[in-house]
Amino acid sequence: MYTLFYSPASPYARKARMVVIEKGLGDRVAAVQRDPYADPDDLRTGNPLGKVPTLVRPGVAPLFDSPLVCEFLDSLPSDAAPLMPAGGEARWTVLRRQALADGMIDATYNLVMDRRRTDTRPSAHWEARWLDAIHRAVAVLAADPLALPPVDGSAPLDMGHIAVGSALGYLDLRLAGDVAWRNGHADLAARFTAFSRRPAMAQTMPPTG
Ligand SMILES: N[C@@H](CCC(=O)N[C@@H](CS)C(=O)NCC(=O)O)C(=O)O
Repeated sequence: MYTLFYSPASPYARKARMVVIEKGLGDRVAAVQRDPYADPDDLRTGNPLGKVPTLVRPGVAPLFDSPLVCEFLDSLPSDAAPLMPAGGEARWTVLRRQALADGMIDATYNLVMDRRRTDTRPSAHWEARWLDAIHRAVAVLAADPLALPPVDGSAPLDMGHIAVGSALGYLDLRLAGDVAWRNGHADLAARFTAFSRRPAMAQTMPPTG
């Protein structure tokens, strides 16, 4: 049995939890909730960086960093199709989309954490840079007809979609008042609404607050 350390609001961990659901791995992966900010021993033992997601594997080294955890989960035997293309330009396309979405999550996370800090004032300079990066990334996603699956389901699900779904969901959770990403991007918004109905999205919805 694998153990997946996660926290309910973590967009990085959400990606791994979504892969577990999409690939039907629930009987082989036990999702165990941990608060990384409480510095739990088992999380730190598994991952010296103390972050979620971390995947503990029996008899072999734990894995961390969401792209790596997701790729490992995708490699496990499953009746579902692979989420990561094996090679060629198709693989670079999915990895690029995943990197863009992960970068959006990084910018959102950094901004939120900077606003929450109590030791000094948040940086207006960095806030502007992170918001700019998010807006540019959203524009690229909106121009990409496969950033999320088409509403008619005519393209197979891939790891990029998982990351994009988590990134946009996290924007809604944390920066709804700052980034009106649906404005001017009706098609992306419609695809996100359809994508959000997938059990993997619905069952991993972060708690508000
Ligand atoms: N690059 C990592 C980032 C993971 C990450 O920063 N997770 C946050 C939760 S959203 C965390 O555990 N933070 C705890 C800390 O930084 O001490 C990934 O993709 O998994």
